[in-house]
Amino acid sequence: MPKRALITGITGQDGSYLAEHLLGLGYQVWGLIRGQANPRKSRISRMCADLSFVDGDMMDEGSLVSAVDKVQPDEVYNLAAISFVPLSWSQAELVTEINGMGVLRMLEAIRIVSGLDKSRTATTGQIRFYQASSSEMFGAVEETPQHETTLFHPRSPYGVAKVYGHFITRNYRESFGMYGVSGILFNHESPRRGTEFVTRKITLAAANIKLGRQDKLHLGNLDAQRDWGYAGDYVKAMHLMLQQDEPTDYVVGTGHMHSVRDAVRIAFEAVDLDWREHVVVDPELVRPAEVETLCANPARAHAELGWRPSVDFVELIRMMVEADLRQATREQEYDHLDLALATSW
Ligand code: NDP
Ligand code: GDR
Repeated sequence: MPKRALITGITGQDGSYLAEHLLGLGYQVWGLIRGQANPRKSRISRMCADLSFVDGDMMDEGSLVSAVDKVQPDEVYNLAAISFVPLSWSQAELVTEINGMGVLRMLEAIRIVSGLDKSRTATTGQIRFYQASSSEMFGAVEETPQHETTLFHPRSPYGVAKVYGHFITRNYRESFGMYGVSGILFNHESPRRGTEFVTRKITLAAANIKLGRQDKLHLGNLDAQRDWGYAGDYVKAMHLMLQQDEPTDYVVGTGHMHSVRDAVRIAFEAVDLDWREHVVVDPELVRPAEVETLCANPARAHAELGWRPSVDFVELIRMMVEADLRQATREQEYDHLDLALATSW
């Protein structure tokens, strides 16, 4: 029998890579879809023809119980979240509901469907649960690099909600014997990254400026440093975490840090432009409480999962610029076509 996986956050960056990876391993994969006409459903359907869908929303416990009951998964990957950190200051309550309470709702759905209670703590035959924890939980870092037991000091409502999700997953493991693990993943990017995140904002701007479709790029803190990796590598770590004999949490990152300024320089070099002529620092884009540096110590993931990243930072930024150049060129061709049609009427 093929294994069955349920992925929340299927329409997001990681959901698409994870679905492709699991389908490639022979899994039957269901994606949780919210909303009556989610515009991103058709895009993920085109990418993964063999994917199935089930309705549900992290805000609605009943829908999660129904989804888990219908799919009867071996593995649940909880990737759903409002993932853009600045939104968590303007919509703090909603972010806490989805990113924090949403985790509890899914754990409860799994507990109810698998009939787990305090007296039944055997870990056999259970649904395995992956929680998308984040390096944002380390925030104002207490030590560098950060590992699984580094103290958390989150700096945004997003980070605080993720800490709740992290500990409630651990609590269900300790209370009910549930196989639940959290992957503390550092920033990971790809051509599928949302354009609001800094790397994609930069690579898309570099492509558009190269083609004369944009002139300036407005950015916030150029000195912020992150440990950036490739999303396609990181979803493999998620899967590996659920294949271990004992459930435990893992830090996943490259172990190397770069600044936003480095990302800008590499992206603009890739299109033969001088970034200093185009980048404008905009104080409006600086966060109320910034996370200045984050760097992973992925030693446990190396030793126990045998996981290693395959794409380095320079390759990642260049890969994203190339993809954005292709996309921007296509859009420019459509713009010309539209103009030609409009003037021929
Ligand atoms: P994206 O922002 O690309 O995707 C977020 C997903 O969450 C979307 O599919 C969205 O679906 C879904 N979602 C949002 N709200 C709800 C809701 N109420 N009910 C159901 N689904 C919902 O994020 P990523 O793919 O980049 O990240 C995946 C997870 O990993 C997130 O939890 C993120 O916080 C975490 N993470 C990400 C890192 C990164 O660098 N990418 C690093 C560390 C952690 P919809 O189409 O309905 O909006
Ligand atoms: P982050 O990613 O907040 O780390 O969260 P993001 O790319 O948004 O920011 C990274 C750093 O770049 C600085 N920055 C800017 N950021 C954005 N978005 N736009 C700008 O114009 C800009 N200028 C400078 C930021 O201040 C920050 O320091 C991501 C998300 O995927 C989370 O969901 C995930 O949990 C963490 O990574 C790990």
